[in-house]
Amino acid sequence: MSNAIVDAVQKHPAPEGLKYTYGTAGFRTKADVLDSVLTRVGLVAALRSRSLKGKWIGVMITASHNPPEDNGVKLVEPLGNMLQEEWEVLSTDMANKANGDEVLQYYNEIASKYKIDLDAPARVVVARDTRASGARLLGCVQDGLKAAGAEVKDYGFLTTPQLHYMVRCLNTEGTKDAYGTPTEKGYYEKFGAAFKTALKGKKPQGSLTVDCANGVGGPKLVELIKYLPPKEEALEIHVVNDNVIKPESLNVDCGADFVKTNQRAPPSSKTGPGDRCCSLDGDADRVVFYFKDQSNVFRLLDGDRIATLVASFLGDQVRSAGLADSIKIGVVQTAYANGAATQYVEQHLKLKVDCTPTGVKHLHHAAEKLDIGVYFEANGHGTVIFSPDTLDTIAKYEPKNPGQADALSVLRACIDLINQSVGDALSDALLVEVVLAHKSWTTQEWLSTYTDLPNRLLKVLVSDRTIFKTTDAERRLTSPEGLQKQIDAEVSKVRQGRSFARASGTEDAVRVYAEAATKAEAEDLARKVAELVK
Ligand code: 16G
Ligand code: ZN
Repeated sequence: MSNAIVDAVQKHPAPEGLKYTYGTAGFRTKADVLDSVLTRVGLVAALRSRSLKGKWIGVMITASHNPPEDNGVKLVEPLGNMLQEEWEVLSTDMANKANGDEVLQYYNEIASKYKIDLDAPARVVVARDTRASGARLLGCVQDGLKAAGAEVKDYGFLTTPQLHYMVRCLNTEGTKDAYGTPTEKGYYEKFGAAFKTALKGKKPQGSLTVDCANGVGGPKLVELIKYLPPKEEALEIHVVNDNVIKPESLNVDCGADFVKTNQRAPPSSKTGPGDRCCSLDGDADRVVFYFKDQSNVFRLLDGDRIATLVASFLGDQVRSAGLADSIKIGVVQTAYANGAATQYVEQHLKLKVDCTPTGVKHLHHAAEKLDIGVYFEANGHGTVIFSPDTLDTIAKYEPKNPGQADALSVLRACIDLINQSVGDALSDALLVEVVLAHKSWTTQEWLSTYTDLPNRLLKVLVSDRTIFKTTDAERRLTSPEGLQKQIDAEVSKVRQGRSFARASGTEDAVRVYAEAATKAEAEDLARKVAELVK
């Protein structure tokens, strides 16, 4: 095995002078400098699997919402969670080893440090999005996996959440926690059936237009539609921007990130006032909704809105089922959540709100501590997780009347409809449709639940972003010294002001967020804080 590892690494030499980091989204950069990283990630994945006695580990090759020439890779833990932080550090170190001998030495060091039996089975699942560089990078991972003697399942093209689903299914097959059949068909059947049951005969109003960012979500949604109830009985879906034949169009002028960042519909959009739309990102783990109102003004329904909608609906079902005393719902947000959304959850829905640093793993961990944890980033990435005790309570509960029985069956179907392993744009979009159908709400009614505070997000280029250190879920700076005081002074000058600055985990920049009672005040505050940060 030793020679094989050295050979595989030498086959994909590392470019000189580059430093790689396993960040919030795994390794992510220009695709043409990733070959060496992918081979080493293959080795780490094999080690991680062996350290867990041969449990399946996932490797997803994607750069999500980033431009077509980028790519990336991330590892998935056995239940579909993000990689453990300790292993992120090991991955970073491994990615930066210079040559075959150093890599082999480090491989053996990890094995001895974690008492990993190198003869134990290693099982790894791989998949990729539709980027042109994906096939080459897959080859690089395969070389690493083969050298480490891992058993490999290659699922070809999948959305990121589908890969997470496969990993969880493979590791729970045949146990009491079995999550589903580990095939694409199994995924569509599970979510399709749950959608039908959760609707309970209610028909969503109008149709839904889904912008797939010209990414892998397009063909997968087309496939999923075949497993949904016929459009005459349930939901009519129009799929747009699903051109994966032209990978250079991925995320270009379309997709969830474009819509959220620019606060407008993709220029190609042909929908009229009131038409319900949503956009996925390039690997279909984010979704945002939107529509044009009667005055043709663009209206965004982002992750905050999905969280409030879903939390209120699940709260209603839990109450109607007679379970309010035994099951508590909580919402997890980041500092980017609009202040009005936080206030709506706390004061109107009367639910607890937790705030965590940016990045799905932080929200996921916080949500795991709740009976029902609804977590969404404002950018549209999120899901709902049910604790094992809650699942048990819901499974065993005997309804006392037909009203309770109805609510209980909807609740059970929602558990199946929501991808428990990770935020899943396809599953989230169907969930939103179920809630709107049950409430008989248009997007306008959804929007009117509360009014967002005007806000502004700025990207500030600085010479060294590592000096920006935060506390309190990234809401306050501890370094550079004195800066937070200056920000506080600016915030106090505007009505309903809030602002924070944090170093980006994915770009070489500092992000500044500001909100206030009026658009002018929010923009002014953002500009002033950006000036302070510079
Ligand atoms: C990554 C995160 C996303 C987060 C974003 C923030 C995952 C899977 N993805 O894309 O959740 O919102 O980074 O980027 O964790 P930033 O640090 O550049 O603001
Ligand atoms: Zn994504």
